[in-house]
Amino acid sequence: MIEVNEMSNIIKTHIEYNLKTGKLKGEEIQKSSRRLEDVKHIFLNQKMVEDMDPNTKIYEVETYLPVEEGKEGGLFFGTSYVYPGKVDHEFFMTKGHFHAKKDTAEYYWCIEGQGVLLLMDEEENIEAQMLEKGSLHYIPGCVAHRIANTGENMLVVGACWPSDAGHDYKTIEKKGFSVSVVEEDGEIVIRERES
Ligand code: S6P
Ligand code: ZN
Repeated sequence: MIEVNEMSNIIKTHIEYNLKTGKLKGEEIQKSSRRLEDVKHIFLNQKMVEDMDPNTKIYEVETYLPVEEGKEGGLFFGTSYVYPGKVDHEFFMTKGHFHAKKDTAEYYWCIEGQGVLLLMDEEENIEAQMLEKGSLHYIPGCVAHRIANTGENMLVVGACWPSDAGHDYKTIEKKGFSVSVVEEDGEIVIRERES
């Protein structure tokens, strides 16, 4: 292998991205986790939620935010890990959101696991895309996005989005997604929500 001359101005970046696992490493990486108690309202069967351990892990996110949130022209990068599991028939999933600056897009790609990416526009039209290792997903602006883990192992999904996109969780909290990802007779089904 050709060695890098120490006097050259080639620098090593201080962020590592594990291409196999999606894991981000480095001092600037931020981590957050969501347990059942943090996201309990997203699930249909609230009675079942009450019977479950509120500390049940639902998902974790690692993010690399190299510029200030809200700055135009920058990009953010992240890895989301959704645990396998269900509340009643409904698979564990993320809260889901529109972007606060509505017309901003995002890329998702599936690193590990199996799942469904739910996309919902402002008229509540739904598209469900299959997440499987190597799948790439372009999420257009003005489209809410949520991922659900339909497999038995961790679902790992990478993301890249504009630094001025922000997050609008309120619209989803109020209206919800118009469909759920559920298991029915051993099959993965996209079901209209009644409430
Ligand atoms: C950010 C991007 C992801 C999600 C993450 C968690 O725009 O879409 O990093 O933040 O998957 O989902 P949520 O809905 O809780 O933000
Ligand atoms: Zn987003």
